Amino acid sequence: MTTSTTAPEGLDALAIEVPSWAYGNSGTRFKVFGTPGTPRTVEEKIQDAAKVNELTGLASSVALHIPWDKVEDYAALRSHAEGLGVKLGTINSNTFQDDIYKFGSLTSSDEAVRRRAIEHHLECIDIMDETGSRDLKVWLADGTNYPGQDDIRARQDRLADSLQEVYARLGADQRLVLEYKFFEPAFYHTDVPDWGTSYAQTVALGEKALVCLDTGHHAPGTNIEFIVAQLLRLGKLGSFDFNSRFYADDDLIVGAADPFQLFRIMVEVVRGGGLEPDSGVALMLDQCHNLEEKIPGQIRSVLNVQEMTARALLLDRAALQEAQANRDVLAANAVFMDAFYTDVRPALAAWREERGLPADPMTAYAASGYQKLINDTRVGGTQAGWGA
Ligand code: PSV
Ligand code: MN
Ligand code: MN
Repeated sequence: MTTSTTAPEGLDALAIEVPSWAYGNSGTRFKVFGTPGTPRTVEEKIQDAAKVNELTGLASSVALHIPWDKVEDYAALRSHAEGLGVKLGTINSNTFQDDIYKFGSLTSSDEAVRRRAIEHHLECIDIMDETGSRDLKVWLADGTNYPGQDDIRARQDRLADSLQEVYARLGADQRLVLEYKFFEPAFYHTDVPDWGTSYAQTVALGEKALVCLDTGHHAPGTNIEFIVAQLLRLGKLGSFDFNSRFYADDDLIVGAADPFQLFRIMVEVVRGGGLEPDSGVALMLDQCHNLEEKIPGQIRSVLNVQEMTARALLLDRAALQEAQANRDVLAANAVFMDAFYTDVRPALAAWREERGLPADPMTAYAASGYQKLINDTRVGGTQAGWGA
């Protein structure tokens, strides 16, 4: 393996948004584990997120989930975050935990239910006005379990209608990102199952509507980097939810299950200009830490993204293009693999030290005493929402 001692150009542009729910207790549908030190309030979740940023220099914004992170005073929450050196980021809507949404939310054939779901999204935009957030992220649990259960085409029409009303309320600098997922919690059909559906719905809305790609939301074997390339080509890639999956929507640490896939995705992000400051592509984590400690889990995650981004930036594009032009399959593949097999860890440690950050954020966190402090002072932390 070759080693690189200087960080590649372009790495400074990398920013990864962390989710507030990663800091809360979570689990599976079998069990939610309580862990010491878990935040009791949204302010404490933000404090933990700020710790991740302080040690890595990579995570300057925190995504919120409404109503999990509902507060009385969002302006005060914003100052709290800014005082800790982070911004409030994407607002995630939530129409998947209330009884009324059992048969759908923005797609519901019950007009009163659909109205409630629309109003919820409008309220999320009101919150964005106060938090200064740019993006409203919509992931819907809508779908059916049995063939014939509902008219799947009419549900698309109602979805388009509902989204149109939400979209119309966006401010000039605000955006809507529509996330797709191929299954679960509905199993027969899901109303936004794939990038094509999300693309079709967002194209119909307009320029401020884009696709959110969650890496865990594809069937096994899907070529995710192809979807990335295609959406960038079409100017419709709004954001990523990064995580790892082995079987389903596992929400494990990004880059843990398949670092090579993360590398291939970042190669396409770089290729498509997605790392450039005005690209409008937001990189976020969407993870839960069930077994491992949450703050180091998040630190590991942003470092994994940085590591694979650095390797992607090292790709010798000129050599690759030449090999491709010569139809030299093996040479092209060798250039690609050389970048993947480059050890960038010494270069990244140096990059951190140059910026006054700890060379090894994981060790620095363990030595910081922060975990003991929160374990001792926080009692009765909250659940992220899953399994509630
Ligand atoms: C459910 O699949 C989900 O994990 C989606 O990925 C959302 O982004 C996330 O929940 C938070 O709402
Ligand atoms: Mn997601
Ligand atoms: Mn998910």
